[in-house]
Amino acid sequence: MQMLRVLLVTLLLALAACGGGGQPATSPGNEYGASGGDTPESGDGVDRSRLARELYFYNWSDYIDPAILEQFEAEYGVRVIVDTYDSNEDMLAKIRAGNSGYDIVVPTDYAVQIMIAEGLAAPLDKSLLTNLVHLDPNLLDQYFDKGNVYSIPYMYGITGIAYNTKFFPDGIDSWAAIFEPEQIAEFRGKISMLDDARETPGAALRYIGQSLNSTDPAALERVKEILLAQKPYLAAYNSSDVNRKLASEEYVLAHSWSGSAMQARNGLGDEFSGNPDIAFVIPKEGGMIWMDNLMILKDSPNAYTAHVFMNFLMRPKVSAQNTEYIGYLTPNKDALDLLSDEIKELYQQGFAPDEEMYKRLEWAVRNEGTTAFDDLWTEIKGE
Ligand code: SPD
Repeated sequence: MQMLRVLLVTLLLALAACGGGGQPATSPGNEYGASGGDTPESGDGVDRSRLARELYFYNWSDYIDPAILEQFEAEYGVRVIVDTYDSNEDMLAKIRAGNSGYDIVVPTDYAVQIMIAEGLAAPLDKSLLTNLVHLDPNLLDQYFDKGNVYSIPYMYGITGIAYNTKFFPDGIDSWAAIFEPEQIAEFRGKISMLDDARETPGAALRYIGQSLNSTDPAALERVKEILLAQKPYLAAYNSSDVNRKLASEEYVLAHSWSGSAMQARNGLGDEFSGNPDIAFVIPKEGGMIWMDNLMILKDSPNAYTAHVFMNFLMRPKVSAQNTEYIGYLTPNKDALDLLSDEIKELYQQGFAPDEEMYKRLEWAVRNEGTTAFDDLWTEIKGE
């Protein structure tokens, strides 16, 4: 896929840039904005008289450095109140009910499509998003929001297996390590799978050689058998604190997002310490690649302030700081050189894709058939 090749080039450039120099204050313009606008002082084009006192940000858990919120408040006098969720489906349920009070949400690719189709998002005012010039143009204009009318990329990542190398000294190369009862029996109660209607059936689909978007009834029946056979050995379906439980060794094996595994490995600020024995792999059968995006809700009470906050998050220094903290992959091309050698080294150890890995990554898409995953997931969890 063209996009995968482009992502790879972006990342390889980042990894090649160890010790790279400083950033220009502004970048050349493109169709998304005329200048870099990366200046913190007044004179930055922000009309402070239009700013709200508070902004309501509905984000995935452990998905922003809290220091960034403090920096935004110090500069603009706006307090950002964060509520968290752990699945697109939970977020969508809350938003669909209406009057959520939230200004900004962070849907993943396929969930952006759903939100646009259901009229839940406000169109963006690009004139307020001058820092769009810092995003990799190859990561804009994606299938789920052509022209970025409603959304801009926040972070992207991959989904595979996180494991503790003390318990798996030979490494892991197949989903069999987490799905086959005879292989997981000795780790019973120390294993988790993501609590996610697309991720967990998707992993089982890849294990049996199918696309993670397949809704073929026979394939889904086999997926159901695999997941039900695995379920007695799991501590939980968990998308909320896999990072902490891997770090503390309550789990030794987990279906995990790359950044969550990175947090288990490196720790998360003042929240918890890292565990150097945590490794991450995309199994040979393949895994998911995805992108989370910032979107302003149609009924956002503070749309102007929301734009100012989004523009702040796109400053290269802010994006680099955030990426260092949460361990995912930034779409901000001008942030890449600002990343530490430590995170680049871990990217090379498998926490980010290389050329070979890209070939076995796949995006989740939404179509008329994919509601089958919600039904399947309800069945699996209810059994
Ligand atoms: N803790 C933050 C996790 C963000 C994961 N979002 C992507 C989900 C892809 N299915």
